[in-house]
Amino acid sequence: FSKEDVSVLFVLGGPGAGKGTQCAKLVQDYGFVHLSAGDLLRAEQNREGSQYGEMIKKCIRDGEIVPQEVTVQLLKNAITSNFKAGNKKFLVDGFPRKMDQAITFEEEIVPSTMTLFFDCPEKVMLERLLQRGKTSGRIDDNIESIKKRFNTFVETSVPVVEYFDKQNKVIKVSCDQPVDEVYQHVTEALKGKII
Ligand code: UP5
Ligand code: MG
Repeated sequence: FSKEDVSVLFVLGGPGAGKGTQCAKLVQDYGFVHLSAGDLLRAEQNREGSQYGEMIKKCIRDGEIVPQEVTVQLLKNAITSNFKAGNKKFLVDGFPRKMDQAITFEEEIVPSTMTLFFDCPEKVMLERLLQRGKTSGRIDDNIESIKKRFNTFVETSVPVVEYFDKQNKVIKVSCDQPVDEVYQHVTEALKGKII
C-alpha cells in the first residue's frame, strides 16, 4: 500500500484508561480496523517458533517498551494484510508509546491523521486494572506490574502525546465516566474530523 491509501488514528492513554473498550465501539459503528499493539505483541509472544516470545513476556510483565523493530513490523504486517482485504481505516491502539516508535512509524509506514488521547486519573486506572486482573489472566494486571506501567507511561509515553500536541494533532477526551458517556464524547470529538 502507499501512504495515501490508508489512514491511521493513534489511540493513546494510560494503562487501563479504556482504549480497547472505546476502540471496539468505534469498530462497530464506523468500520475501522482495530490494531492493538499490546494484543499483537501478546499474539507474537504466544506464537510457536517466535524468537521474541521470552523477551516480549519479560517486557510486558515489567511494563517496559518492547524494542520498536518488533512492534513496528507487527503493525506493518497487520496493516498490509488488512489493506489487501480491502480495509483502509485503522485505529492503532496503545502505540506509539515511545518517541522512536512514533518517528519510525510515521516515516516508514504512514503519518497519523490524529491522536485520540484518553485522559484518566491514575486512581481510576488502578481500580479498573485491579478489577480486570481478577479474571483477565494478563501477567501485567498485578500491583507490581501496574506501578511499573504507570511509570513508563509518565516518563516515556506522555512525551509522545506532547509531541503530537505541538502539531495540533491531539484530540483529548476525559474517560473518567461510564463507557457510554465517554463514547459519546469520543464521537462528538471525532465528528467532522475523522468520522
Ligand atoms: N473500563 C474501560 N472503560 C471503562 C469506563 N469508562 N468505566 C468503567 N470501566 C471501564 O479497559 C480496562 C478495564 O477497564 C476493563 O476491564 C474495562 O472493562 C474497564 P481497557 O479498554 O482494556 O483499557 P486499555 O486502555 O486498553 O488498557 P490496557 O491494559 O490494554 O492498556 P495498556 O496500555 O497498559 O496495555 P497494552 O496492551 O496496550 O500494552 C501492554 C504492554 O505491552 C505494555 O505495558 C508494554 O509492555 C507492551 N507494549 C510495548 O512494548 N509496545 C507497544 O507499542 C505497545 C505495548
Ligand atoms: Mg488495551
